[in-house]
Amino acid sequence: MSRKKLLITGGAGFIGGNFVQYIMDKYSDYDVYNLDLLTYAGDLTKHKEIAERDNYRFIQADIADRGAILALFEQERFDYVVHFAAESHVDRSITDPAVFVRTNVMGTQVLLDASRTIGVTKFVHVSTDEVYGELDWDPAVFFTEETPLQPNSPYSASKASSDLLVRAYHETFGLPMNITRCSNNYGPYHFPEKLIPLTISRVLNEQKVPVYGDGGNIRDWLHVWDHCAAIDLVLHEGVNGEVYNVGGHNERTNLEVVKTIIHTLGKSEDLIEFVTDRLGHDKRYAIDPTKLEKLGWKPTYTFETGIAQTIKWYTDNAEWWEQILSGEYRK
Ligand code: NAD
Ligand code: TDX
Repeated sequence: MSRKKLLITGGAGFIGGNFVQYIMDKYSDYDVYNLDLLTYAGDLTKHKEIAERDNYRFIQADIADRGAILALFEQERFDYVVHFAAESHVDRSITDPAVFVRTNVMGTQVLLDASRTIGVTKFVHVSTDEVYGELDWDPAVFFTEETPLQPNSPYSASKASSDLLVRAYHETFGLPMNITRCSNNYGPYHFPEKLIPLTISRVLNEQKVPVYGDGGNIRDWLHVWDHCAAIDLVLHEGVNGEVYNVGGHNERTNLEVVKTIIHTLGKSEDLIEFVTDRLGHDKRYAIDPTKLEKLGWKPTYTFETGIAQTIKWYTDNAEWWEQILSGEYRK
């Protein structure tokens, strides 16, 4: 089989970084290009070993830089694009929405233009269940691929906008694509601003853990390696033009998540501090993954096995998140 060129955007981030590792470990016939701007969320220390391999190249670039991106695509003529690069943190989108529109909407549009110009074989757009808005508490109701898009935060609105652009480029220009919408990820190399890594690092440091509101909001947790396997499957087997939801039926309240981490680490619940709620805080997310399961995907982690693995990873790899918290990684 001839070698293929795979562009991964946002590969210095949490999920993209795990996906770069996953793909490079699984396939030897891909030349992998990791394109990332290295914002505050980007960190290359996780790829020290990969960086030495002949079939890996890192490119520091802004996906919204039209000239640079079009020139790169013309030069390299990628076969596949898997698009993770984004501003990803809901709280930051509430304090500074503009960069979310620039990167998530305009940046995606630049990548779509570049992809259709050279005629890529497949563009996989990694999106989020947050584009569907929020669910009520009824445990029998889930997000399906047919749920209307009703984003509530500037972050999810920017992701929904990018989803619609991907759809439109498929309908108008025939761009081969898939959109994946997954639930909350967790696992190794998760930036410690997000609930799970923030809680683990704070509990290990015996610091207070801020729980928004009453901690009753529900998220549906997915281990990042199960997410990587899902994207791999969609990239290779996904039906052109289709959307796939990704989730493993692991709904927990935020308070349950925080207490599980505290108990596993043998610390006191006194570390919990209830703080002012997030503006527009979505109540509940829960995914129906039937369509992806029919394609052949099955998660390997339950929340119990996944959170145990993740707590152990953060305990064993404290130097990784300590360099993030200290700012050392920016050097
Ligand atoms: P992350 O914030 O950890 O990483 C994002 C990466 O994108 C960083 O390396 C950053 O440097 C890079 N980036 C940001 N702006 C850029 C730009 N203009 N040009 C090039 N690179 C840029 O995010 P993540 O949690 O790994 O999420 C990856 C994708 O998955 C995002 O599209 C996000 O919306 C989606 N998603 C994440 C979750 C989750 O739970 N983390 C759930 C569903 C969907
Ligand atoms: O300190 C905190 N305290 C707290 O109670 C933080 C950071 C969060 N929370 C709550 C808010 C949410 O209900 O925990 C829940 C999870 O929060 P985040 O980790 O910020 O994730 P969320 O807002 O659900 O969004 C995540 O999942 C969907 C990712 O950041 C998005 O990129 C993805 O699309």
